[in-house]
Amino acid sequence: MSFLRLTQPLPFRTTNLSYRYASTQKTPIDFTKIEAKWRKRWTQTPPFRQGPNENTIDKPNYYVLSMFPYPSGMLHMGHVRVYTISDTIQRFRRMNGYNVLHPMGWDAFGLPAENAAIERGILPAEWTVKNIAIMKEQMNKLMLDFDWSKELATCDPSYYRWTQYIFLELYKAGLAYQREAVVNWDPVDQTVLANEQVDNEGRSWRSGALVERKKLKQWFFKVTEFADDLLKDIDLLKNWPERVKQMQRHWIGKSKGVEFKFPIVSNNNHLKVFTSRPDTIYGVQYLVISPEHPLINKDILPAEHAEQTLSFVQDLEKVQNMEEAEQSKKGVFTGLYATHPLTQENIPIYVAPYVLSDYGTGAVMGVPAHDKRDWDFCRANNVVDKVKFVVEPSIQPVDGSYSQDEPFTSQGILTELSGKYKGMKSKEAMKAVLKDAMQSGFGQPATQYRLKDWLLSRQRYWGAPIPIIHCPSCKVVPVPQEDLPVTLPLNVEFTGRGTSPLTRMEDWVNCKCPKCQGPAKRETDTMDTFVDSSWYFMRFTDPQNITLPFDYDKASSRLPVDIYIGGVEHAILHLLYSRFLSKFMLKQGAYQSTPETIPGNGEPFNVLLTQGMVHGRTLKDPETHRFLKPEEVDFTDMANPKVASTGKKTLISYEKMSKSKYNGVNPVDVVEEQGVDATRLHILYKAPPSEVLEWDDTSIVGMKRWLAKVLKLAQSCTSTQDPNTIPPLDTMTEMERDIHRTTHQTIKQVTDAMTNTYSFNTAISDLIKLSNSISGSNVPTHSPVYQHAIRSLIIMISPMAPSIAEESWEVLTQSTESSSINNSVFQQAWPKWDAQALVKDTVNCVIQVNGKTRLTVPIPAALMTNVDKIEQLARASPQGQKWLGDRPIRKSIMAKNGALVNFIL
Ligand code: ANZ
Ligand code: ZN
Repeated sequence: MSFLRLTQPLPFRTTNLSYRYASTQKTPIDFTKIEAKWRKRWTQTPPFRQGPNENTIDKPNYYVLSMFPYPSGMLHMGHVRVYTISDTIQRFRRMNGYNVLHPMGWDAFGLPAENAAIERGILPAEWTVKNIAIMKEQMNKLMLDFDWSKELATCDPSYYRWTQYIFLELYKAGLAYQREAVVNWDPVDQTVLANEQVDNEGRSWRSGALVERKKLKQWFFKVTEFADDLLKDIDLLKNWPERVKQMQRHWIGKSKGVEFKFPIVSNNNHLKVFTSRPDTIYGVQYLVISPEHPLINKDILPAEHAEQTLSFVQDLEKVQNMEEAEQSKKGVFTGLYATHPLTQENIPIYVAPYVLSDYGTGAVMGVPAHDKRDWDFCRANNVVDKVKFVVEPSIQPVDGSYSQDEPFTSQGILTELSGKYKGMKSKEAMKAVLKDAMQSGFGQPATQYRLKDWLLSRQRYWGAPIPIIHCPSCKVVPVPQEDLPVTLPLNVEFTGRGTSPLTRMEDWVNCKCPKCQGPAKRETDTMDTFVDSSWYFMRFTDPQNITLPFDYDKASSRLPVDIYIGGVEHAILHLLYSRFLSKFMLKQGAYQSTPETIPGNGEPFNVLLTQGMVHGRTLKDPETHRFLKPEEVDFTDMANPKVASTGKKTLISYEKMSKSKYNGVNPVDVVEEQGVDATRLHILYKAPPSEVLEWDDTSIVGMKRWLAKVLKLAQSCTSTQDPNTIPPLDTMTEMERDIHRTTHQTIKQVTDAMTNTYSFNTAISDLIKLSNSISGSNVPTHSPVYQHAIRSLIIMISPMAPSIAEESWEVLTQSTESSSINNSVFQQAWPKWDAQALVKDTVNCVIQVNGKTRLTVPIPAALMTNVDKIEQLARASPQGQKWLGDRPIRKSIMAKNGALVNFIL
């Protein structure tokens, strides 16, 4: 499909134009005026919330959700894309008789509000409320039909009260706990930094100081408790992109292996290690523990090594970039030895940061011959003289590429260094080693997950306070449910330095212990904003509930979300945490999963649509490759911009929008300039939802032309006949049948796009083709078939281009139907397609004359074997005139069931 057709003059029928638009052929359509008109009317009488469609009894439920935004105060193109998609889907569903939930809210806690407070002295609450108002206004500009009666903001006490409630439920279930963990510490400002506040060089965004690692007591949710369910249930998500499912699987990272116990020589402890390669047990030449391992203790370490080991570990804590440390192969000998359970040799125990404290047992068996990291470590620290290769390739490469100058990390055959396992294949040996280890008691099967528990506490102000009280005698005491919410004090001072402002609010921090009534202190950590956003889709089912997070029946009837639309950047954490909390709430009996969707497993999202990014047109100087500011560019020829100073053509690429590239597009400007409908169509047309959308203002004009054409088609329709009286197929003229078939085909395709594939781009191009067919056909405008085609076209456009569709509908029906709100295009039933109408009723019959193919004639399917009729039709066509004329036919030979006829003259 190209826009070429749209740039041609529109073949509409001037004679049939309604008087009101008689002059629009010359003057362009005033989209702004039409939009304003409908915006006003819909505000007075919202088409979806009035009239018969609002009768929700007996209607199936449908829950369309787009990821709610952070209220930054500025809608960007990515938002516009995702909300246009969800609005289109929800309008389509309503017109198909669903009781739709399409809510919107605000992911309103988080760092930027605090930064604004520090930089501009505006209170986070005030800043957030302001931004919400601005963005809501912008959403309305885009004609996004959200159900604002369901609006919520996560920073509102009426919402975070229930976030706190859920925290306490998790706490009671043993799924929220506290332990020490490392945070980013700014030594100058004496404050904890979020990861986003640390730049690539490991420096604080504010003070510029090198960030240190500091251990603090932190709150965690035990997501790992659900690891198996979270992994296994991915298989049930039939309507999720494969890529996202793979990312989830990988994040959970299930690994099966063996846990071995190595007795420590100088005491009666054991060191446990987790390995995925028990077949390499004979290759173990040392052990390595993580810097956080409990063996790192001056009472355990041999005196002559304690000091060196402890200072090595302490130095690591100062390392700014832990990833770098993990990559480095630094390590020291702890002075401890363990006994190899099979060879009884004494092997040294090292400590090194490449061993992670939170994976497996926080200790590894060092097999330098068969593990790259172990090999590197062994080399770097001169751990052994000779590396023991205990596995070799099952087929020795002839080119001798198997050398012992590098580790052999694949599975293979065990060598003679492997004792009784010599000659076994790795797989076999793994089983045999495990069996023996279990018998002798030095090993057992183990499963590990890469997934970690969720560190949710933040040393920040602008978040939901963790509802916990610390009492000197009762220790950790949950805030009683009836005392929720623990509200955030609003009038705080922000300096950006020192501990979180909450810790300085004496009146707030000091409280009574709910258990012993003694003096106690509130927890000053707040929750990660991911907590707020992992349950908001449940709250939307019942956002005003003041006794529970949501009502059992309401949630059960709405969950899971039928379709969830959002950015792929949330493919891991947000979705994983939402799955976790949704499963948890189901286990708590807070709602019931409907069996016909995703049975009984608490999966929150049925269909997941991950939309691609919107890239901006980026102009660079061809010589210097410098990004060009708009004022440095000569746009006389929009498609071929030139560098103003040199006159050379700029380089054009499409890149992620960013201030430094001068390629950002403000959706509000676009809408004001181009109109809402054209902008929405353009977004949907330029790329399938999951792909990158290359934003280019210059092609919106094609959509405007098309919308003008649709409106003119509506004006061309003058019939006062009942549009529902479509004549039977066999009484239609051929032209009518053609249009009728195209209409039904389009209905079928567009319906499929809106229901299954979400390929709005192809839906729009199908609709453009339909409008071209209608305008190009000669079916009389009073024909019910013509009317039906135009009505269907307008109804199908309406979810994507609401105001022009509504305007066209009004034009179309003003003579026949009362102008009540029921006459809104959104109150119309979605057109249905009829299999009968799709059948192609003419066949192109190939005509040969004296054995040579000369022409084809369309023959009604019913006449396929009627040679006389075919001859008659052939002679009537211009080509037939030329080749057959009036000459008599001696013999007719029919082939291919009448699809080919050879006339012998
Ligand atoms: C010995 C060995 C020999 C290993 C060999 C691998 C290859 P996956 O598969 O991802 O689960 N490992 C175990 N705990 C670790 C920790 N806390 N920090 C860093 N590495 C750790 O990885 C399991 C493998 O990762 C384990 O198997 C262990 O190295 C290492 F030829 O043990 B292996
Ligand atoms: Zn107490």
